[in-house]
Formats: sequence, C-alpha cells, structure tokens
Amino acid sequence: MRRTNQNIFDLSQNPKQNRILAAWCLSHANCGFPNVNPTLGEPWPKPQQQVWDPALFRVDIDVVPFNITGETCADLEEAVARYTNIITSFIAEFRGVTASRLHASGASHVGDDPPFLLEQIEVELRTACSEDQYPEYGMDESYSLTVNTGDALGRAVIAADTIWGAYRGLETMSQLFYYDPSGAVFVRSGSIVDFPRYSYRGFLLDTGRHFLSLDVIKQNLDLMAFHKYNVFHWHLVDDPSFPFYSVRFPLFVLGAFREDKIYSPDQVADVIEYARKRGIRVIPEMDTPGHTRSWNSYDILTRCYIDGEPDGTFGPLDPTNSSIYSLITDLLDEVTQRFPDRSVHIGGDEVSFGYDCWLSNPGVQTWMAERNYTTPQEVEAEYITNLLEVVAGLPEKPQYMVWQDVVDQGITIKEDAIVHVWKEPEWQAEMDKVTSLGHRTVLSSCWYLNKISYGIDWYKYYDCEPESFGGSAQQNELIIGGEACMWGEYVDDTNVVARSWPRAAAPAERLWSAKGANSHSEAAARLEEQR
Ligand code: CP6
Repeated sequence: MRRTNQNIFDLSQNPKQNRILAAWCLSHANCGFPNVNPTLGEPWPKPQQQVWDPALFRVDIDVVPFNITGETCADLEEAVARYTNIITSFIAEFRGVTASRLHASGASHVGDDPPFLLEQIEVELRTACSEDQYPEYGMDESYSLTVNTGDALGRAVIAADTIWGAYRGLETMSQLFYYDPSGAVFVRSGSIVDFPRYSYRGFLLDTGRHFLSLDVIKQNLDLMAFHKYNVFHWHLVDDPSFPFYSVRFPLFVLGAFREDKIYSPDQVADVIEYARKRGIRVIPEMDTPGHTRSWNSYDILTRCYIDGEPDGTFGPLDPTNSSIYSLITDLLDEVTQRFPDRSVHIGGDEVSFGYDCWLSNPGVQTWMAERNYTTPQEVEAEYITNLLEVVAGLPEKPQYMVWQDVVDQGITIKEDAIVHVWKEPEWQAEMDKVTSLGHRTVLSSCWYLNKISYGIDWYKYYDCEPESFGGSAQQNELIIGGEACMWGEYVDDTNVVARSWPRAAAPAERLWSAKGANSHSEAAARLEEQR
C-alpha cells in the first residue's frame, strides 16, 4: 500500500491510526490546533514550481549521503556538514520517539517500507565559491532540486549557479525528509525549480530595548535560514541602551545596561560571519536624531526645559551642537567599515516624540530664530539633510535606508535610497507615494511580530500583499521586499525566539513564494509541519 498524506492522517478512515496520531500528539503542543494535520515533506516557503512523484524513498538511519560534485569551498562544505547534522538528528529523534510511542499505544506498523533507498544527494554548484563572498541585494538565490526523476534510482540533485542558491536548495532538501506515524523516515521524490519573488526578505531584532545574547541572535539566524530570510536588520541601539562597542567612541557603551551587556567588535564580526555562512546579510541601524536617549556619554542631546529650567531629561540630538556632525560621520564611517553590507540604515523615525523638548530649549529657540525656523519639522529636516550629506561623503559609499518619516517630512533623499514603510494602517497610500517618487521600498507595516493577540494571528501576516495598493508595474518593481520586525520593548533572551516563531514563517512565504500562493487555509497544514 502506498502511503499518501491522506491515508495516514484521515482519522475517519482508520480508527487504529487515530491512536497513532494521539500518541504522536504527546510531543506537539500545537497538535490539533488550529485543527489541521501537518503535511508530510512539503517545503516552506512554498517553492515556485514543484512536481511531485508518488514514489517515496527510505533513508538509511546512519547515513545522509551528501556528495559535492561541482565547485566547492569551505563554506559549502560547512553547509553540507550542517545539513547532514540537521537531517541526522531529525532521523534519530523520530525513529526513537515514534517507535517507543507506537509500542506503548499498541499500534502496529502501517504498510510496507518503500522499496527505494536514497543513495546519494549530489550538490552541484556551477560557479566557484569562496569565503570572500558576501551576500548582497539582488544575489542569485535560485536552485533546482530533483529527487530521482532521472535514470538512476535513489539519487537527488541540488543544482545552483551560486552558493546562495546552494544554501536555499540544501534547506529545501532537508524539508523533504519527514517521518510518518509508523516510525519510518521518508524522502519525497519530485522536481523543484525555485527562486525568490523578492530579493529583500528581512527580519529586525532590536538590541537597544533589551540585550540579546549571541546565542539567541544565532538561534534566530538559524531560524531565518530555515525560512529563507536573507537580511538581518540589526537595530543595534535605542533610547534605553547602547550595547554596540564603538572603537572610535568607546564611551558610548556607558549607555549599555551593564558592562557585560555589550557587543564587542569580535562578537559583532562573529554574528556577521555566522549570517554570511547562511546567505544572510547584516544591515546595521544607527537611528538618529530621535531614539538616542542612551547616546549622552558624549553630551550631544538636547536638554529639555520646564519653566525656564532644565528638567534633567534629554531629547533628540542637539541641533545647535555642531560637533554632532563630526561625531556621526566618524561613527558611521566605523560602522560601514565593520559591516561589509553595502546598505546602512540611518533611522530618522519618530523624531516627533522629541519635538516638545527641542521647542522648550532656549538655545534651540535662538538657533531656530536665526534661521527663520518656526516648526520642529524644519529642525528635523535640517538635521536629516546634513546627515544625508555626511553619508554621501563616506569612503565606503554606502547605500542608505531610512524610515518613511524622512519622506513624509518632504526631505529630499537620493533616488537610490531605500524607504522603509512601517506605519499602520495607511501603508498602502504610503507605498503608492514612495514608489511614485521613484524610491525603492521595503514594507514592514503588516509584519509586527512584537504585536500579539489571542488565537490565530498569522493569517493577517500571510494575507498581506505588498502590491495590493494598486500601483503601476513600474511602481511594483520598486518594491524590493519586506521585513518582519520584532521590536524589543517586551522581549528579551527568555522569550524573543518563542514569540517570533512560527509566526515569522508567514511573511517569509509571502516574500519568497509566488504571488498566487496566497491562501492561508492551504498554507495551514504546511505551516503545521514547518513548525
Ligand atoms: N522603535 C523604533 C520602535 C518602533 C519604531 N522605531 C515601532 C513602534 C511601534 C510599532 C512599530 C515600530 N519600537 N526605534 C518605528 C519604526 Cl507598532
């Protein structure tokens, strides 16, 4: 008897299998809710093209038979070793667990083993790779994957032009392995051709609100790779803390929560390297002139006044202090040298929260009067305009990203600047505006992992369609992708991963898979397996 998804989990068909499922559920907190049974060996995010063959393969419990047949380098060998480990632990865990559960439940083996043994998984990289390669916007992440569709039995081939595509193909290959309730591990056969819909598929972690350990950041990078995310947007510092150790400005870490809650240069380099080996870019953010409360070690913030006296609190960067420009120049110079990515995020969001402070300060009042400024918007515009000049003059010639507020203020930015749309609920009008102005854009408004509610709240992430604002084809081309954000006000090491996943799987599929893969009810069973 051939096993298919239906006859394994259709409870109405076979009461004996009912017991098997119940036994299986013991280890799955989410089992039975939202009332779908997991698929078996369906990749997430859904590949662009896939054709399944009904034949299944057995795998030898001790051997994951990878074989590099094309170009190779240490990074590829490491990735193959990593996936060997992932697959081997999967097989070992479920062989043991299901066998003992089955024994306890009195169920017997269902059906026969498939006749074919998966004998070889070839990894065929078609162009040279090296440790000097760094992932970039527009990189080729395409791959093809066939499991025994050709002549020889028991052979899988992952083929890619670049190491980035090879990484994505290895990930998909690992997801074709599944176990069924009989306690056997199988691999599906078929043929996949795959590539991303969007080149920018980001995930934001905020280490300014709570410190996150390197272990947790790396665990999140692993999870990102499992879902084919390719940008880690590192919101390094914010009002509450400054954990980024700057070599040029070592006093900034006086703004860290504690002296051991700091990312040393080596640790930052370690994160970048860990991400690079998974085809993930790291884009650092230095958010100014707001969200800078922790930056005051260099005495650069505006003193807020009440009744003609400083009240002891601080607002945004002080626009009357001309040293802020040399400071930000040197800081961004260091950051763009230490982070190899071409892009740097320079923030610019929510300055309005500090407008009262600017207006309360007599020095700022005089400075504004000298320039005939009457509104804080003009102060912000002058700062950002000067900042953009600073960035344009940096030796690394970075390509910059800004939060949408900068455009909303009517500030002129470079045409190749990327505008990060984050506000709700009017994001569609904003996407229309930003792309009409000719800027590339990244969407986050739909994908706040920090916002939680009772019940199934991944549908709304899944259903969000970046093109739904109804722009022209030319406007749609300027949408380079999206970013799931986990702002850090209410998460730390203890809960950030559990709160981010599996919900972050939803935007991952929206950003990778074809536009037509848009039914959350179809996706539910696959998400259950991915979880
Ligand atoms: N921190 C910073 C935040 C947010 C932003 N900037 C933010 C707040 C609320 C929501 C989404 C984001 N926590 N520095 C805005 C980009 Cl819903």
